[in-house]
Amino acid sequence: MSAKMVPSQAYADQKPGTSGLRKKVLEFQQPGYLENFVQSIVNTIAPCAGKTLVVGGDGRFYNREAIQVIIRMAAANGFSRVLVGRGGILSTPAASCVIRKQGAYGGIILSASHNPGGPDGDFGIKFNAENGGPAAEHLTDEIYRQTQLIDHYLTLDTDDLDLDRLGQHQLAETQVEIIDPVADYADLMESLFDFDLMASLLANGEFRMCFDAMHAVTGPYAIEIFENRLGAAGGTVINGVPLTDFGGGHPDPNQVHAHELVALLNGDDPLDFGAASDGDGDRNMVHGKGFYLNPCDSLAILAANAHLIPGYAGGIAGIARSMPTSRAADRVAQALKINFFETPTGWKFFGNLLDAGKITLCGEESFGTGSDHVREKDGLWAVLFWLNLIAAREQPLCEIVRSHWLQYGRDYFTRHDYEAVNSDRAQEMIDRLRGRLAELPGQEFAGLSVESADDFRYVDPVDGSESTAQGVRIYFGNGGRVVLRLSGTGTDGATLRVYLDCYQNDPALLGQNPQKALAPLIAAADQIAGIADYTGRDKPDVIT
Ligand code: VG1
Ligand code: CO
Repeated sequence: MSAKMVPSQAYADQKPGTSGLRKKVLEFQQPGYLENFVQSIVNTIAPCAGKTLVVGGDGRFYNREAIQVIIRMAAANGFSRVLVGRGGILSTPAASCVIRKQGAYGGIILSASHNPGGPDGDFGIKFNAENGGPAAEHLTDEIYRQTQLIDHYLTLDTDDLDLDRLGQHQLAETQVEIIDPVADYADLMESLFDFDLMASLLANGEFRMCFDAMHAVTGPYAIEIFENRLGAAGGTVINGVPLTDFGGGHPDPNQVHAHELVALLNGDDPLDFGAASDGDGDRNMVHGKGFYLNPCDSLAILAANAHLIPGYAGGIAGIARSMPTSRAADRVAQALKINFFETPTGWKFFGNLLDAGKITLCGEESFGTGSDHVREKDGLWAVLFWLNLIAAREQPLCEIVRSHWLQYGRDYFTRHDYEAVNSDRAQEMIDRLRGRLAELPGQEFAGLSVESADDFRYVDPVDGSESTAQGVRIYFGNGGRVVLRLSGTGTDGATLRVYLDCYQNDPALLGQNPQKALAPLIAAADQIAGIADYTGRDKPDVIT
């Protein structure tokens, strides 16, 4: 069996975004489109001999076909070993775990995460490096450069492998192994958290919980961990079977898309605890009885309580948050006298800080929380952290959160998304704002005066690399902040994200509705940027 060279023409649009290359399935199905990108990854990391590659995905439409393509190409390009999750399944954090645990050179993860799936939906692909984390910018830049030079790819003439049976196959010089996608990950969770304590909470007959896998990749992981290992009642995990179209839903765990779960946590007979994860298992939404937990608060509270969790009992080295995430975590880092970093949006910016031991916990407002146990955000990890915390403190979630606010004050936060807006108009709006940054300080909008404004620029403290134009930040005299940026994961026009946050430490004012508490800031943001004018919308499509 020898490698076959297939001529191919470059596609101009293969520049990776916030998290890999995301496009419509139909675009990925163009001749050579997927193959070109895979070969470009390979060309970037070649030579492949002696190296192990991990391959898996979130199970969405086209996942299986793409995995067969990648296996053939990996063998044709001479990888020594390829580890593939059974059924083509590996959640993003589990892939990160397997890369690290099995000493792989890297992995190819097939996921468009929270984007909808199915034949008319989205598909995605990204490369994760040896540390288990998303490729850093210098690597994604090089992959893109390769996509523009490509004129052929290598593959083999072989039948599809049976992805559903554990076992080994020999393809040319390459050993392909179909592995259990859940075991390594579930073991890692068991090494970090107090499973006995959580099991007794779940067995006490009073505490009721639900995990909504949203018909995405976390189903098998959640069933193994909650129902098999922790002994939660059968049916604790809902929508637990991964489907190629996520059952027609939108696998984005927020109050809008995870409404089935949110309903179980509210109403006449609410559960005590509920959580959901996204398409590829790296996001989390955590919900208490009638009480929604904001992801920015979640990061801060997990950090403040980490010493109560076995895996972090020795303390944490530092915290990082993405720039648009509220400043709640900053206050905890300051109180604990530990490192603190503010990074651009996207998990790839946490990798160096985690590798260098500068931080232990990190998170993003977009329902992403994680630690140095892997190099991806990790949905189930965050849910287990909360469950462990509730069991250890013997308090319901809402009490833990309220006592945190009393101690540190509350950072009200909301994000307003304007989806599928005209790309040119959205870019024009941001460009115009950038051009006016210098003149904003001192001006008043909706009764709030601007203190400072800039375009976020990040210099990586470990390797000195610089990332510019990462989002416009506007700070106000009342302590409020507005951030505007365009999404790097969408596939329909542009998505404008407007992030708003404001600090409050008056004990009488800690229980407000965030939309109300932030109303002046929302009005000021619209006045400054002309959101309604440029988007043609009078309200956001999604509010989180
Ligand atoms: C979004 C989020 C960002 C997250 C990224 C990948 O990016 O805002 O915080 O890291 O998705 O998450 P953007 O560029 O659309 O704002 V996942 O779970 O979709 O891999
Ligand atoms: Co995701």
